[in-house]
Amino acid sequence: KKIIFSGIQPTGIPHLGNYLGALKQWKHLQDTSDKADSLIYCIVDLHAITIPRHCKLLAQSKREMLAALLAIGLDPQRSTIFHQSAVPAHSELQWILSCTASTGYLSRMTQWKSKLQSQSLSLSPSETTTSNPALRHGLFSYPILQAADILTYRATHVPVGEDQSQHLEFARECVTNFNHTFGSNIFYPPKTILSPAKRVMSLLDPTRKMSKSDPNPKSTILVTDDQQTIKKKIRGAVTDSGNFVTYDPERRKGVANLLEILSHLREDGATPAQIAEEMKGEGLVVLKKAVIEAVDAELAPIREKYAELLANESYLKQVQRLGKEKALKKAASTMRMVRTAVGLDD
Ligand code: AQP
Repeated sequence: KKIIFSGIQPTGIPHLGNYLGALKQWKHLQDTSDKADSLIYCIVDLHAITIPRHCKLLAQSKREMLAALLAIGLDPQRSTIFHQSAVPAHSELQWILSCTASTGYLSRMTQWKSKLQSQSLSLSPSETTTSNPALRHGLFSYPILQAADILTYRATHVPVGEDQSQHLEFARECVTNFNHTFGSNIFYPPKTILSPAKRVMSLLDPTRKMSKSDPNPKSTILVTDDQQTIKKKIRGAVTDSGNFVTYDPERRKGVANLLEILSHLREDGATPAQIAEEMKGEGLVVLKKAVIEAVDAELAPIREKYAELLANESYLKQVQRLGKEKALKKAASTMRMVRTAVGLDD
């Protein structure tokens, strides 16, 4: 019996990278998994506050993310869909795991290093972590909370995009540390399920991944973008000076990104190289047109459903309550074992 767990931050409307790299896979797992398997999908709001946000904006993003997950076809009866902060066990387990986690390992996380850079927080030789007030511990210990999210449900499988592989490696390290320290075998190492769309790149800079926090909205396609917006963004996607179609991910990253997006949306499973071959002799306008059509066809039903759901406040509240109840129950059963293993029983 599999326990499948994954999370997404309510840091904005999900984009094509989140969708192809994670959410489409969540829905696929829901549609194809055995009835005995558990599916647990979490909106990780505690992760979202590692970078300070206005409380009203966070509350709104949480609602929007819930609507987006339902709009892509997640079923709240079959899957457990809930907000992380509704289940205090995540934070309790994070603390327990942090007592056996290595700070050296955490400081080597690429996402920590790149967040530092993106906020211009890189330490100069004269700066230390104690002298820079903008260096927040939550950002540093983020992977421990992520490990706690997974282990609270004793998940066996975690579907994620490639950017999260290192954090999953760390979660497995947390399992080893916990079991070794407390002489227990409550936890087993969760397996990473990498979706076929490992890394969708920014439309404006194909050397960087598409990201919700990118300040330029033209770099991302949101799952709720309308047809006109999709057209404009894809027409404006940065490619290179060659007006022909070839699949060369090393030298033609922009073109490769478009071909990869198209390949993930093709039902016949054509690879990016095969699509490039089909388009031999054509200019990039033809490729962009095909990407626009494929993206729009995939997202049209999602954006319609999303608009309906967002207007239905009482239904969203009902789904939220149901998810919370189911998650609390599952978490309580793990925490009973953890408390006994650590010696925290009343
Ligand atoms: N560009 C991407 N390509 C493929 N998969 C991606 N994911 C994110 N970006 C891409 C996958 O989406 C899931 C949810 O991600 P998240 O919201 O928890 O955090 P993130 O990876 O940090 O995503 P963003 O969009 O870059 O958010 P911000 O800007 O807020 O940090 C994960 O499974 C991730 O792999």
